[in-house]
Amino acid sequence: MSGAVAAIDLGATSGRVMLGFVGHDELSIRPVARFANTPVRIADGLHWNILELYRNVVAGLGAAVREEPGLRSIGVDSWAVDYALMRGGRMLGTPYHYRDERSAAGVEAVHALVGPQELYAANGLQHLPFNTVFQLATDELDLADTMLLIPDLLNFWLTGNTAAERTNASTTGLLGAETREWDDELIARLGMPRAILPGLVDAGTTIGGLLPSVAAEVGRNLSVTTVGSHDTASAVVAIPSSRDDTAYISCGTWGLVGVELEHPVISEAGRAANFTNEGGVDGRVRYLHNVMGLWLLSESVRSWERGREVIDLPGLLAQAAAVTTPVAVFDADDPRFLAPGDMPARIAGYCLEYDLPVPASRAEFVRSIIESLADAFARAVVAAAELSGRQVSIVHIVGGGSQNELLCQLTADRLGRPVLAGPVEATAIGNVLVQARAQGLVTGSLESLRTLVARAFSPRPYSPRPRASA
Ligand code: ADP
Ligand code: LRH
Repeated sequence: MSGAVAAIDLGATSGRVMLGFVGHDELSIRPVARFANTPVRIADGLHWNILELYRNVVAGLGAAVREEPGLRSIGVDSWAVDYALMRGGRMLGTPYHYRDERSAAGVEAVHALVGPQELYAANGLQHLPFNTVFQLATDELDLADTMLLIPDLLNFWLTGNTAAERTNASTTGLLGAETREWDDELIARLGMPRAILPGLVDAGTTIGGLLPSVAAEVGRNLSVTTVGSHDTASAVVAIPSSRDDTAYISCGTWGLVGVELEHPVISEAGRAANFTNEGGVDGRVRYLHNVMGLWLLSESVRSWERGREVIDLPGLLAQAAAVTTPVAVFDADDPRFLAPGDMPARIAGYCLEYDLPVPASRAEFVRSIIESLADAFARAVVAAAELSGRQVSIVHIVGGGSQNELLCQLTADRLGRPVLAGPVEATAIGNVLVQARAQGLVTGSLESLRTLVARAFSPRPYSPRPRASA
């Protein structure tokens, strides 16, 4: 038996609607719609253009139904942590972007009640100043009756039903690291209203059919199924390997670097290294560290494009690959790089502060960014192995960044271990596979799903080059 499902995958850089075709021995995907995800700054801060995203999702679903009338289900994933507050089914304001600076005040407010060590012991999350718990601490929660993370919000708009999918709920900071249930004690200590948190569901749960008004727009009724609604959880489903000695880098706007575990690792060393225990599909644990990722590059390109020039990314990357002068390797995770702004100026400022050579051309800036990301990736892989006790012999890079040959090669070089690149659309593939399994189109564990991925999308190998030629 084989069939088609549609994945709605909203990344921080772009969104897409993909058709996935799955059978016992079959897996393929086809893009139906792609659209930019461009945030909007208004007087009170930086927001997601959530209505524009929703409009694109519904239009994309309409196109998917026209292409594949027998579609069995749809599933939504997106970037983590951000949310809408609701009252009586209405959205109260426009969701904030996690790069908005308001969360700094929330960090202080939360830490005044529960210190960083205690917080980590409870939720196992790395400290990111924008974790939902810190954002919520700045909000007027008394006005709301429900908090919906972005994919849960879209599921609600599509079906009228409310639920919190567990992988994404694990990024809020309010889920127990061991129990994977809302941590009532922590929530009470933080003085947050427990009642706004919806009931938790696992990936692979039927949420419901489309609301009649949505079905009319899309062209027919469809069933909505939860997937690993945290995009990184879906990406990890589609790592094309079931080997135990594998680390992964889900590389897009962020670089999520880690290993998959059966149980969380809550240790002081892990906390100090800022490693997180996020929830994976099938109860797995994504033990990983957030590296700043290709945001450094896209935000630099955005600065250069302010002069109305349109930059050809592959061309710029080719120029960066040809740079032969040594360039600065900076700490990609430095917090100065988090907020939107003039990234090349910030990189130059970092270099001056640490007495490193300031890049002299765009190609040198890009080379410096890619070298610094490869360095951060390699360090995070080594730390993931040490902290989890796993041996790592091979590293898979998936996501948009797996197309960046220079980055893949330099990561292999710095690690001294082989890197396998692709699939580019791992997140959509993971989304498709979890729906397909819920629909009975495939059966089995994550390992058997990954075997299907490896067969359908054979990754591109990069061997580490000896030091002298690297
Ligand atoms: P997200 O899911 O976070 O929106 P993606 O996984 O789509 O991100 O990856 C986006 C990144 O992929 C871009 O920032 C860009 O650096 C990289 N990318 C996209 N196309 C190419 C390409 N042709 N060559 C190299 N890198 C690319
Ligand atoms: C990647 C991602 C990442 C989160 C960040 C907010 O898109 O979901 O896993 O930490 O966005």
